[in-house]
Amino acid sequence: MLFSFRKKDPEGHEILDWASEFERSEDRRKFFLMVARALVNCIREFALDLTELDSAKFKEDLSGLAETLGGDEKLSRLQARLKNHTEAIGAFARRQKGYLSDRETEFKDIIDILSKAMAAVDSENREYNRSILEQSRHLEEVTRLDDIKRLKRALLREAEQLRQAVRQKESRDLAKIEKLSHKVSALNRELESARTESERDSLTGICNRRAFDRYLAELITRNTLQARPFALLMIDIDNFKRINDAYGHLAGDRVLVTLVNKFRQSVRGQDLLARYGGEEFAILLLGASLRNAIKKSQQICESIASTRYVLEGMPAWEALTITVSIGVSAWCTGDTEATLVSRADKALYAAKGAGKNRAVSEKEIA
Ligand code: GH3
Ligand code: MG
Ligand code: MG
Repeated sequence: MLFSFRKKDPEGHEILDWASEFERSEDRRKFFLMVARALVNCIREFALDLTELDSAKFKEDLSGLAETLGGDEKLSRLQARLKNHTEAIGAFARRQKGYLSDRETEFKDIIDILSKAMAAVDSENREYNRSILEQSRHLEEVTRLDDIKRLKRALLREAEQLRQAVRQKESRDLAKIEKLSHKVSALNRELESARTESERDSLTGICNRRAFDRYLAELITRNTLQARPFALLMIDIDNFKRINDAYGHLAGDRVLVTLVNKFRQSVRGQDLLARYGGEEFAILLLGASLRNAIKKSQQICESIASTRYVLEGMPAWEALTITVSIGVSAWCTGDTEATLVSRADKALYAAKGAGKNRAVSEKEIA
């Protein structure tokens, strides 16, 4: 291609085309300068930016050279410039190579040191890991054996203390419960005795009117379910006022007590003897028919009347005779407390009217 500018004459001899030659020479110059500039720029770019190598100055020179190569100086002058710079470029390259070689050695040293350090760290790590591992094994063993044993012992102690606390609390509670149950029993006894007291006649010790009413009501209620015969005796002391008047109220009280003891002999089991009020008494005879009740009433009247009563300080020859009158009624279907008591009262009234010291049955007044 470079020799394509040569022309041939019609006989085939080559002839010089100077214009073309010149033109091509200028192209070659431009091409050469372009390549040279590219190389200079390339070298400049490859140069390391290092103060130790005076890189800035070197690069500045190269930039100037590249600029010159772009101008239109004579080729010979450009060649001279290039030659000068070639030495400078070579010197820079040598400096850079030396520098890199030094750095390489240093890097090698550093890498060596680092490798050794790494190895040391690695071995230290392994040592540390091993010690940690041993420690953890030891800890594990301690946890498995000693600590658990200690823990177990502590737990057992704790459990024992808990058991002891529970036992102490139990015994305290038990004592409290015993105390409370004693109190409850005492209260129950007090309640029972209060109830008994409230239903007892203070003078004679037998049941009072309240107890009589309650018991009679129970019997009547019970008989609505299953009829069981029972009879009522209403007893009134005859002429009691006279005794009080003659011997005093206290003497009268003693007579009441004495008569009550006589009445007691006529009641048994579930029978009830009560002071109905004043010098009046009532007896509930369970299982008794009217007939039986009248018989019992007559016995009472005879027993009372046949007894001689000697009051305190009273000579025997002055002994008293006391009599009672009794009205008798027996439970009938449909009876209430009031109807039963009312019939007995009427019979008593009849007994009084008939001369006292006698028993009269409800039948006799009907
Ligand atoms: P009657 O034969 O008609 O029953 O005559 P009476 O005197 O027994 O009857 P009255 O009702 O006239 O008198 C009853 C007396 O009983 C009057 C009262 O002072 C007395 N009396 C009532 N309760 C007691 C008591 O608790 N103690 C004493 N000492 N006397 C009492
Ligand atoms: Mg009376
Ligand atoms: Mg009387």
